[in-house]
Amino acid sequence: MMSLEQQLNELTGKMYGKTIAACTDAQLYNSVLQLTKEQMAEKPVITGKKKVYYISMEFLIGKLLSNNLINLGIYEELNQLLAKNGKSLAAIEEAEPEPSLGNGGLGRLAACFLDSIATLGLPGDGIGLNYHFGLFKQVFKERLQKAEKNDWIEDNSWLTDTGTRFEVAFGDRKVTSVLYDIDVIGYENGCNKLHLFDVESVDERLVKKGIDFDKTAIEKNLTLFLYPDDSDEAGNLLRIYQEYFMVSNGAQLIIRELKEKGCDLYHMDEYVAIQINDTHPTMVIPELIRILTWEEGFTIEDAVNVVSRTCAYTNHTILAEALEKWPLAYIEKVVPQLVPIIKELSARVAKKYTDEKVRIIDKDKRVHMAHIDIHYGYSVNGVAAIHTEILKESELNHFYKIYPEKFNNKTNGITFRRWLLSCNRELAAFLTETIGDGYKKNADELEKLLTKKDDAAVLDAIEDIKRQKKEALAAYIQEKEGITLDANSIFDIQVKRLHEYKRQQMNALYIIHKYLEIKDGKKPVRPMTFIFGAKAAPAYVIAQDIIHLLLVLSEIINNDPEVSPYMKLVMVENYNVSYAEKLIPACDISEQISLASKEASGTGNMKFMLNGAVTLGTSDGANVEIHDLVGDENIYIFGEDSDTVIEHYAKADYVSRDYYEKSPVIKEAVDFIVSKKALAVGRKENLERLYKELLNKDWFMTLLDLEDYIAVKDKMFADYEDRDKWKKMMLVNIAKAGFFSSDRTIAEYNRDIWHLN
Ligand code: 26Q
Repeated sequence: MMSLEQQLNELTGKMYGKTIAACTDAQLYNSVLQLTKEQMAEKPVITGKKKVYYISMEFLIGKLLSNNLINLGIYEELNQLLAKNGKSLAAIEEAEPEPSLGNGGLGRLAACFLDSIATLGLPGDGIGLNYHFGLFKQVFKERLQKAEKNDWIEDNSWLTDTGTRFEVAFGDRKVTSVLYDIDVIGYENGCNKLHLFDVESVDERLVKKGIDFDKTAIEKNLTLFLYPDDSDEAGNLLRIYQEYFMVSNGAQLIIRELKEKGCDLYHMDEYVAIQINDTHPTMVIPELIRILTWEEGFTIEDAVNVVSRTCAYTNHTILAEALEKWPLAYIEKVVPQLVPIIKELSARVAKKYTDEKVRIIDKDKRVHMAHIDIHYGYSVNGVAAIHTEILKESELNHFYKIYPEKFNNKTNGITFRRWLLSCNRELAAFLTETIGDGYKKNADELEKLLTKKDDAAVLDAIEDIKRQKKEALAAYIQEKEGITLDANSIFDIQVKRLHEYKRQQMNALYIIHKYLEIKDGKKPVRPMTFIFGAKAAPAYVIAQDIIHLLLVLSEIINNDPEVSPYMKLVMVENYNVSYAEKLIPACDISEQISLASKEASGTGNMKFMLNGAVTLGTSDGANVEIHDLVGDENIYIFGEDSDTVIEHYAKADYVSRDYYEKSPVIKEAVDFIVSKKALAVGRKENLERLYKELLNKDWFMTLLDLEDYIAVKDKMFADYEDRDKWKKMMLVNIAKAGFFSSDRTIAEYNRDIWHLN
């Protein structure tokens, strides 16, 4: 057997005619990539009678090198041999391009799930699309977000062309697909696959400037971008083309694999579970029914029955605007062959249930995708306890009454390989030293740390690691954003997609309030650092305005010599998975401040907790479960609860202007948005629009919770000075994070939904 070093030397010799030591970091990245792919190919494929297909429009996998090395168990060895040759693995990792095949939580969840499915040794593949440019790359110009393409596919990549080609027929054209696979290796386990479909005739040259392209040239643009601007009809149609392209390929692949295994399609549910990640892949249900009846000779009855026993649906949102309702005419245009099936499914529902709210095709001829999933799937799950309760009791109550047995909760989780072992090697090593390494396979063992709650050496070590990670982040931000941060200040971080319900604007109002206090002579005991990272959908106007406000505030604050010694504000450019891996370990205060009832779960909250940040949050999503686990003393909860919020909506009695007029503190902060100072730096149009939105609409009730938010956040900053108290809070949060391992989540999916052997 050749040593790892010999293998790598052979590869660098073959690829570049150089030794390891003589290679550039980029060359080494390519060689290590090759080495890792070869090692993964030698791992056994995970097999079993039944397999789950996790079908999703998004897999936000992030960079893969570090994780694959950890899961292969060769990270340390490689790290050392590279160091011996004068090279740094961390520097080599920087050369890896980051795929951006997802928007945020839902896509990242799919990636964590694939890691856990393989780690638990369960047979399970992902099915998705190979977007060439994925989600846009964010750049800031004149304090506004601009979108550019993220060109991530290089000659050498994790993708392997499988040679598989399928035909996909649309109403107006036929295309040929190309199947690329990415190996998914479990932690000290075998391999599954992520199947990413591409269209053979794709043409990257279609993209001229930014992310603009001809939306009608379907065979050329189908897999260029994730979620093109859906504000116009052509964008919506393209989205339906993408969805059908994915499910048609997925269905063909699943049926081919079933036939290869010699399975009886009438008993397909004994061999396959299909987990539908939000409504985006819903058309897999009518598509499978179409194939079984048209091509396999099934009666419609038999096809409907077996497909309904095979497909399960996960809901990720209660926001009405995010629930897909496509005009039947659009589906007719893109995939006319599905229309008779959808009509049949709809007719069966209409015959059985008089309640209009459970219709598939409504009176305006719109197809409610979630309704297809609920009627014709065998499981409906929410992603956190409170979210599932809201689905059962309000949003989907009409369905819950019909099918109580289908509803279940699966609280989200995160893979500890990426969100601890890889992104915080210092903390992982310290935990191993302190409580052994059993926690790596069994996350509940993190609780052993609780026995060290009064051990000063342990508490100091945790504080020390946090400090190191803050220094590392400060150095990175200095280089990337050109802003100098003080690692001695408190790092308060809010990173997530930009959305009004997540209320970045409320955090901004707090910052304005602090700024005004400092200007007024009220200086904080310790400097504060506020960090944001967020992309906004290009067509989401108010979200763009909030980004603008944050960039304006950072300009004003960071450049004011009276204020900047006490506070800094950074809006990082192009927040993505790699940036998250640097930000999360360095965080003191984790901002999880969505309007109660609106954040289905959140998963960033879990990542921060695991890395020793303390949560400042509302009673929403998984914050509720974090609160239950750590207790009142180790979390800061504020704001109205979900029942109160839901009641405000029902009664339509929230008037933001009342809060503005009642509270001088709120008034002063909101007025600052259109003050002379702000307008001197920012654009009138954006700032005025945001100001008016807050005063006249404020659909997500920012002002409702603002005073409580200010009070609780101030308390948190004060408590930070009680170092003993704070260090204990950090320890308890780490110790209690085990529940949020996606290994636990996946074990529950398997136990309750998939039943893989
Ligand atoms: C809908 C219609 C047309 C085009 C796009 C969409 C669309 C795209 C993406 C709708 C929703 C999404 C993404 C949703 C999402 O990321 N949801 C998050 O899922 C996480 C994982 O369950 C939760 O933790 C978050 O609370 C939830 O917001």
